[in-house]
Amino acid sequence: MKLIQKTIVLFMAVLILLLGGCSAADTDIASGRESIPETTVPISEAERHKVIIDTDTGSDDAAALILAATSDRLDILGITVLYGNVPLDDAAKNALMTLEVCGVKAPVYIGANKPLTKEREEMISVHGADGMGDQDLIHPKSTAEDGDAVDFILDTVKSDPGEVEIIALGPLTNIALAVQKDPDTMKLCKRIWVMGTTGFGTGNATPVSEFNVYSDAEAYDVVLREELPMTVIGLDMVDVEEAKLTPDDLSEMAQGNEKGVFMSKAFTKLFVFYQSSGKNMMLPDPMAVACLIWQDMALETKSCYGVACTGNDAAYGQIILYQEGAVYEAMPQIASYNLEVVTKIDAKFFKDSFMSVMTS
Ligand SMILES: [Ca+2]
Repeated sequence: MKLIQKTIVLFMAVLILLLGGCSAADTDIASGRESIPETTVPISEAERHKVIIDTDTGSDDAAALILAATSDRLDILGITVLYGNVPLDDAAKNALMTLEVCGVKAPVYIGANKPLTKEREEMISVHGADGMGDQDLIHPKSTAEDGDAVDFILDTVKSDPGEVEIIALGPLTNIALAVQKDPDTMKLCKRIWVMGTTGFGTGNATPVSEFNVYSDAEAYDVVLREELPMTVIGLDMVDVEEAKLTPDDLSEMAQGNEKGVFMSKAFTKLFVFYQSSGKNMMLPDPMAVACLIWQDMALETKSCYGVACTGNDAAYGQIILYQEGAVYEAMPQIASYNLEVVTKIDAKFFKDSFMSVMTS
C-alpha cells in the first residue's frame, strides 16, 4: 500500500513539474511561436544593462531601437546617430520618432557626418530615401540635443566606469572618434556589441565586405587595434531562413500593436528590395540588440583576432578573423584576441521574440 502511495505522489510531482515547465515556455497554437519567458521575469535595477545605442537609423535600426526601448532589461542612456543608411538629420529624426512610438524618452545626439578619412560612399538606399520606407511616418515632436555624440559617449562611459555598454548598429566612425579622442575612457566600456562584418560568411557591400565595415574600414581598424571588449554579430548569423521576415510575418505585424504597424510601414521599401530577388528579409540590427537582451540566444561565440583590410583594393572592408585554437602557419603566435564573434544563434527564438514585441 505504501508503495502505491509513494508511486502516486511521485507521479503527481512529475506531472506538476511537467506542467510548470510547459507554462514557462507556452506555445501559441495559432502562430506556432513560443512565448518569451524572460520578458515576464522581473529583474532588479542592478541587472539592467546601461546602454548607448549608436545608429545610422534606417528601418532595421528603428526595429532594433523598438526592441531596446520596450525591454525591461535595458536602460537606454542615450542614442548617438551618424551617417550611413540615410543623411544625418534623417538618422536623428528617425531615432526620435521611433522612441516616441515606444513612449520612451532618451536623449539623441548627432555625430559623424562622414567616415574617418575617406569621402562618404554613395551606396544604394535600400530603406527608402527617408530610411523609413518613404511612408510619411516621421514627424517627431522632440529634437536632438545640442551636444556632440562623441563627447556624450565619452562623458557617459567616464561617469560610470565598467558599467556602460554600447550597441553599434552602423559604421564604427563615432566609436573610432571616441577611441581617438580618449582611448583610456573607452577602455572603461563594459562591452561594445556590434552589428557588422560578414562573420564567417560572405558580404553584402562586396563579396568580402559587409555594409557597415565597407562604409568606414578605417574606423574598424582604429577600434580593433585598441582591443576593447567587443562582441560582433556578423551577416552570417542573420542570413538564416528561420530568422528572416516573411510576407506572412509582415502582414501579422501590420495587424499587431502600434510598434508593429509602424514597422510594417517603415519596412515597405526594404521588404520590396528583398522580395524583388525572391528573398525574405534579414534583420541584422534587431539581432544585435536581441543578443544583449536575451543573452541565451547566442548559443556559441568564438574568440578571434580581427584585422581590418583598409588598402585601396578589392579586399577593402574585409575583416580577417584569426580564430583562437586554429593554427596559422604564416602567423604562428597571436598575443591576444580582440573580438568575440557570435557563431551560432537560436534563430527561431530570435524571430519569435521579435514578433512578440511587434504583435503582443
Ligand atoms: Ca544600421
